[in-house]
Amino acid sequence: MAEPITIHYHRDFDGMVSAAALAHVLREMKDERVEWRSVNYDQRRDWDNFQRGRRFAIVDFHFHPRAEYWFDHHPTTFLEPEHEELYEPSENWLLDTSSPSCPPIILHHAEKHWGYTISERFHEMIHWSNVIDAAQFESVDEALFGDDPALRISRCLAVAPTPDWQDKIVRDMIDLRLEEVAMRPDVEKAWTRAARNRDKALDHFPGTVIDVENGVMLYDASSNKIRRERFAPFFHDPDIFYAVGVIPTRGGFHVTCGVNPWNTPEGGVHVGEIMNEYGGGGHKAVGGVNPGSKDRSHEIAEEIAIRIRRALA
Ligand SMILES: [Mn+2]
Repeated sequence: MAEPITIHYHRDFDGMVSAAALAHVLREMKDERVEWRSVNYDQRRDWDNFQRGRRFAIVDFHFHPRAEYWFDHHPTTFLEPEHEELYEPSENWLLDTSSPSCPPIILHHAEKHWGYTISERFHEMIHWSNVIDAAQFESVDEALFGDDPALRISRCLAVAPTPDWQDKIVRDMIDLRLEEVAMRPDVEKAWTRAARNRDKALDHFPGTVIDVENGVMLYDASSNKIRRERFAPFFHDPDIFYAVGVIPTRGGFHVTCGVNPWNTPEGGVHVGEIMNEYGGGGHKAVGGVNPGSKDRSHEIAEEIAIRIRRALA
């Protein structure tokens, strides 16, 4: 019997669904023995030697030339120019940067190439993967307070009780509906904690706002006592077009900027290109930069706010 194949996946909701979907399909259609383990950004450092001598697949994460199966939707997937040259869409590899999340790439590929029929259960997971990964929430209230099983599971990931917790959730996602996964007692417990953190973050946010002008909010959440909630600026002030702020990260201070997904201005600016000028990057709608020092971060955040205010004026 062949050695089992291990699926390495990005530790977020759509990455976990990707792992579950590929595990299910490989088991059903290819008679594989499948294992799975999440992969983190630190493992990119020695990427060439990743899992050398082992059988593996990668989903929702960087391309690897030795991956037996690889599916991704991130435009930044190739760590080396040579990798991009090695890549060609095939029976076992596919990149689709136009896909809002990774699971539909895998499941539609399995349908087309491996004769798989997508079940109702996986259609539901595709829907929520797209909503969560591409922030296609109907409203800021849904993004913050939505309690659909998928949204509960996704929010729980921020307070995962152990490093291998994601692997346990993936195991259940392979065979169960999201509703059943969300009923696990450890998910319910983590959800309660995560919801409490969200409420604290929303309470703290107004105190971080420096000013709002021309539809652009500037805020300073650099204190590590402040809990962060990605959509707090748009909950606090639904009329703004953009929010620019300073936040702490493990690697120093970070300037983050994003458009209001529920109040997007006509035209607007390309946030990623602006961030690029400061050594950062991103997409049109959202981007960031790590200037290192706190002072420099504040300077850059203010400069960017002024630039966007002028552009919108
Ligand atoms: Mn992902």
